[in-house]
Amino acid sequence: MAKERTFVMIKPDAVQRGLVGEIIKRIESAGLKIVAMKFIKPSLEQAKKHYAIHEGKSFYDKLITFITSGPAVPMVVEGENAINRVRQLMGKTNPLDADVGTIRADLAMDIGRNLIHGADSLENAKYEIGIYFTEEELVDWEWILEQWIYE
Ligand code: DAT
Ligand code: MG
Repeated sequence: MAKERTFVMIKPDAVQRGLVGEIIKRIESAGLKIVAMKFIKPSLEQAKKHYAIHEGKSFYDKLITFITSGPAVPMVVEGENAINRVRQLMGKTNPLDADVGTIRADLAMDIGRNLIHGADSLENAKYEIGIYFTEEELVDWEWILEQWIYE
């Protein structure tokens, strides 16, 4: 296993519901290191790039409307196996199928309002980071707590 960077976005429903802090808390508490974060209203161009793989699917138009509907919090987080680690914290796409203890199971009810996005591969993580962040916006910092997270 190796240190990876993944792309995460706290979606507009989570912002509207006041769950940004709760979700960031779960990510931080899991031991993941935040490398970048911003508060933006995703543009149509960003949303289309982000969800290009879903173009043509039945839910695509609604997904684009939803993701551009209000502010969201895109983030880059780092850690051992970060891509799978975040997916584990998120839970399954449909909150009703997600395991209790995950963000989606504990805090959401509907597949179209599932609070959080997390990249599903290294390749997609790199692609998605590039949509929302420039290289200069990724912060290089020493996290002194890391010695208490990893042996
Ligand atoms: P995930 O977000 O778990 O990676 P995905 O990449 O398959 O899921 O889909 C992206 C988003 O699109 C998902 O978070 C919610 C929405 N979506 C997926 N499948 C859907 C469906 N069958 N009906 C409505 N929305 C759906
Ligand atoms: Mg996905």
